[in-house]
Amino acid sequence: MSKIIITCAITGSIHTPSMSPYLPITATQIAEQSIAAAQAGAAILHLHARDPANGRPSADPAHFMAFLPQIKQGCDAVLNLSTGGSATMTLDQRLAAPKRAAPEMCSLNMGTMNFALYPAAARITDWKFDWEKPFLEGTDDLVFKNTPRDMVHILHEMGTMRGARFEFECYDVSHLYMLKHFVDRGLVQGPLFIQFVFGVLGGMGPDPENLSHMKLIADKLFGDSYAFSVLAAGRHQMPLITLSAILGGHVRVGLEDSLMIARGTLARSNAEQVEKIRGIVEALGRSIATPAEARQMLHLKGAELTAI
Ligand code: KMH
Ligand code: ZN
Repeated sequence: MSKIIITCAITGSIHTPSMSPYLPITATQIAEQSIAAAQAGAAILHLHARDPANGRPSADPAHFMAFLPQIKQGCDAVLNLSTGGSATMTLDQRLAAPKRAAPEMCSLNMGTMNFALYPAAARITDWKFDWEKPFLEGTDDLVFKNTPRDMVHILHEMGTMRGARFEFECYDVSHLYMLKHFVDRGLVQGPLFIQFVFGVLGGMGPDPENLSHMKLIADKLFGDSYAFSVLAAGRHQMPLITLSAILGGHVRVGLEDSLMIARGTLARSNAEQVEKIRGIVEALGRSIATPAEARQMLHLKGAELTAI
């Protein structure tokens, strides 16, 4: 059995500062939590930026460049930049920082969809910042736009022009067929790294049967030219990623996906979640991949060829 890659998604653009005091916001917080997550065993760090003044998701390259060099100096992990950003951003905004940084990896969301965060707003009573409530509530009428043209643009700008490879975010079985379409057009080459995403309202639910089905169809479409990883939102995070490890997949943790470490207990850091899944992986008799092993498995260009 090959080694398991732990990706840690440090802050994302889903959770807001009122939900957890441990959610990293400033460049220093994002850098410190990223380096600690890498030291705990994360081979890949999936990164978004926030405005340090109020924690709002930010697409500003300056906000990214305030922490990317610090992280690169502090650890050897693969830096993976989101091209999804937030559904409130335009595609040009979403691509500004990835184009500037030319990272080894970036995300690619495989379809237009709903991305409904509004149920979370109903659970919050004390808001830290004015932007949070309308940001979450507005997702009842927001489209996360990822048309074929958008995806081809990202493949060209990040893959062809900058040598990045992709974390293909698939929230539904339909997204696997879209990915296969790009493989058939020669726009995407293996080895593919497909992230199966569970528990986003608008995507597939966190049922184990969905994971079996995603694997079945991906096996059929991509054979041995792909690897899968799993992320699951909220309390489904650890159970679903454990199942991924059992089924031969990789795992993603991080405060982007869940703020909790156990039922009713907030995670105090990203590293805490990395340590937990590392313990589970090792208890299953498996070992985790180093950043160098992840680079080899995913055919990455190397940190020296980025603009970070
Ligand atoms: N937020 C996750 C559900 C992206 O950044 O491109 C998926 C994600 C998307 O990480
Ligand atoms: Zn993300």
